[in-house]
Amino acid sequence: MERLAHTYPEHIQTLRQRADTILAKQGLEGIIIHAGEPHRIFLDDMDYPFKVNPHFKHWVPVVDNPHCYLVVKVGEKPTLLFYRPIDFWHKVPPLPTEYWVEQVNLVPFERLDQVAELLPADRSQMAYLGEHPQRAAELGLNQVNPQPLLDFLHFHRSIKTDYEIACMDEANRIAVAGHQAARDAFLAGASEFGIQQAYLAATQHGENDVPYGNIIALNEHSAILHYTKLEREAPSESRSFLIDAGASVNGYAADITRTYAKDPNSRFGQLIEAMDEAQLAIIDAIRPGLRYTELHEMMHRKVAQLMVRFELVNATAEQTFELGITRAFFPHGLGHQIGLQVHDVAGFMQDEQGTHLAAPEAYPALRCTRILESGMVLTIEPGLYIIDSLIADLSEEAKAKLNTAVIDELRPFGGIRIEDDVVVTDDGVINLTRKHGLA
Ligand SMILES: [Mn+2]
Repeated sequence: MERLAHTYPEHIQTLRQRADTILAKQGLEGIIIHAGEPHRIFLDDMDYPFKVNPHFKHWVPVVDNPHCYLVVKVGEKPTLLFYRPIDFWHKVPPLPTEYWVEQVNLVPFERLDQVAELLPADRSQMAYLGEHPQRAAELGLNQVNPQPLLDFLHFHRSIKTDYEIACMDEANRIAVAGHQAARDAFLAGASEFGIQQAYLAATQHGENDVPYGNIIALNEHSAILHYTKLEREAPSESRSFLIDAGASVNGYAADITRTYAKDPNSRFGQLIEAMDEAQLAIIDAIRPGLRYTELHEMMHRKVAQLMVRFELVNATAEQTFELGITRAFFPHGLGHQIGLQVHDVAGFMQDEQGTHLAAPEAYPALRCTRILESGMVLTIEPGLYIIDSLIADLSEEAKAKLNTAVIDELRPFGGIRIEDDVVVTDDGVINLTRKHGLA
């Protein structure tokens, strides 16, 4: 945590510079960033779990206190209106005293009707950034989430500060402990639900604290890409295990996937090992200036090689790639930017004006077409699955190349995905996941 204290002042300086630049360009005096408000469940008297506005937690590590506002004005220290109601029903957050508070003017308030008077009196040239336009209107803010402002902030958010990298490094450390506990639970024969409990205990995360719903899949379930309905009972035999699970620190995410075989010497076990080597080779190829799309296509060529080597096809790697076979077995993108959001914004943005470069037609699920720059944080998560509906959609020519005996042998194992979080540096990467000892 000392590293966070160390790096936070520079983080705030960077955000202030970015804000000053775009505010000057847009002729605005400031931004009022709303943390957000709880969402009520239909016909109920309870709320959904609160998820803070990512722009708000970008500035301050306050992720669980709705109704707060941050006022950012050109050339001024930001002001944080910090909500502390008199409330004997709920826990009122303590007044923060940590490393970050000296970088803001902290203004606690008790009642929501005080907000209007605590905000700057002249708000005519200030933009509202948040998800409640009604609240903006009540506060006399008529510029709500202006697109040029969002585009600029989103584009530059891809370059992480040292503070942000430190948060994600810590999130990876925590998630790695969870992955190790989950692997042990799998080897001990636990159910999916049991493995999930082991993961949450090891990370000290509640189900609403993890940055996304954990994917904990045994056997065939690991071929369901977003498998989140966990079985309470263990299967009679646990052949394989895929876990895609992260952790959060100050609202920054880790996103890690591993796949295990009960029998590492089986074809499936050997394929996991080969996929691991291929994933590391892709990570090795990362350098600034490379377009993420190129890495994605490079990975498809590697998947083609793996399919030949493990006898899923009776064809050359070139044919396997050209016939589109790899797209049926590796149907998702190689990865995505990660940060305040698990799938961080601006994956397709080519400049600060928001110019959009869509994923190539052949790879509609790819989430990033950016040219890599030092300071970006991305996931690298190749996979290979037996998904019958995608195999059925292949051309007759492609289907004729498939070795159905081997595909039938692998189907009960589901699929493989291996995912690390990496920081792009001037001459390569820092692998935030492997540095914490996860094989
Ligand atoms: Mn991911």
